[in-house]
Amino acid sequence: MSQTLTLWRNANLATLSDSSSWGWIDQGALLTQGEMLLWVGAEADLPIEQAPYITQTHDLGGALVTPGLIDCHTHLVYGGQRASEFELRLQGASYEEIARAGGGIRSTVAATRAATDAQLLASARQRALCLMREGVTTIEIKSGYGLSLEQEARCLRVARQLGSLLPVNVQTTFLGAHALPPEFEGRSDDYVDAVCAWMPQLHAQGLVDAVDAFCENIGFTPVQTRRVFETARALGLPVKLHAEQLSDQSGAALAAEFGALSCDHLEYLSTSGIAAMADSGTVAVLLPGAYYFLRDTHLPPVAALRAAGVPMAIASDHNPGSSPGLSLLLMLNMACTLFRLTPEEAVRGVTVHAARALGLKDRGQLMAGQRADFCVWDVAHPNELAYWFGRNPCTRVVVGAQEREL
Ligand code: DI6
Ligand code: FE
Repeated sequence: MSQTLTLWRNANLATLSDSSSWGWIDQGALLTQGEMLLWVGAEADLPIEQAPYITQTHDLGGALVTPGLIDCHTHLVYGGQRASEFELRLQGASYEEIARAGGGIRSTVAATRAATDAQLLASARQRALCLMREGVTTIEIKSGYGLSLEQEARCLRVARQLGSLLPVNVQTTFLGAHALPPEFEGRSDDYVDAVCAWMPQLHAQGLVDAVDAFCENIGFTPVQTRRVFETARALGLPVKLHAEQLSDQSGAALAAEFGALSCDHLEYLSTSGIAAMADSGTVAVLLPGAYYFLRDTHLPPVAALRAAGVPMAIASDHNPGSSPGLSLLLMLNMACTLFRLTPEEAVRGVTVHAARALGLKDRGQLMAGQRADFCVWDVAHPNELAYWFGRNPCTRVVVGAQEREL
């Protein structure tokens, strides 16, 4: 069998491929073939029979290597920004008040519709580059600021374009049920009908990897969310949900009933919601950036999620209203300081558990059979990834076994 292999040697590996102690391998090495990892282990154990096929060797200088980071919840494609809404909130207006007054998501919908394709692509590209410089190799991108068939398709196409223009993997999520567009004012059930009618068309264009909804007082009801999920299920599309962010709508239990990949936010998650997620194997995606930026004080039930064995992921939730941050490393720090995750839980939250939140089995850990997506860090120990903030210790990023230059 002819094969050419690349050896990446002289590294300390946080593989995260077992359930404790970071999956640590001292003086490790990785063998890649094509885009995949063929072998991962201690350099001393390198399989001798593979040695003749190694055509290229990289010395990583004894540095720390982790899996590539995965940002499993972003709203990266949109027009405009909402800094003046931030000022209003600082003067005492709440996120919900602004939304009910027609601002909030709706103001971004207007700015998105007014933007050209080139403007949407250029702004989203800059944002993706910020995430990528810190080691992000897979980004989930939601629609939800177009809110018509054409505009949602346009935003999802821009997301797909980013994945082909940049050395990063993009997963798209259709979030038509994000807010009620002005042309459907007072007709939210009709709008949900429309979202359900658009879904097969967007799916047929190859634009949808998963389906999401905003189940909330200022979003859509559980009954409406169920209709969105039923349509997704009929198309064989996995679902996820913005659940229990501002109030308890029992959204998590509903999502769990549909075998959701993830429930996200979860500040107001109930005990029964936790049990439902544990039963269905649904990932809890925690979003400390939104909690921080909305100056929320109602913590997600992290200790109870941990006790129930619900896997926890961490994401940026990058969006112009509730989380304009573009640093996944800062989210690791906030997940620890604000939500009391351990540094190891936080790092698992942007690797192995983030992969699971996207239904991706081929990434998130360093082991044979996974994609060769990994980061080299200028720190001695992986707990430092959650410790520093405002510093970027990422020195090299490899995506599909190709070193990327940004
Ligand atoms: N929850 C959020 O935090 C974002 N969307 C959602 O459903 C916020 C979106 C925005 O304010 O633009
Ligand atoms: Fe979100």
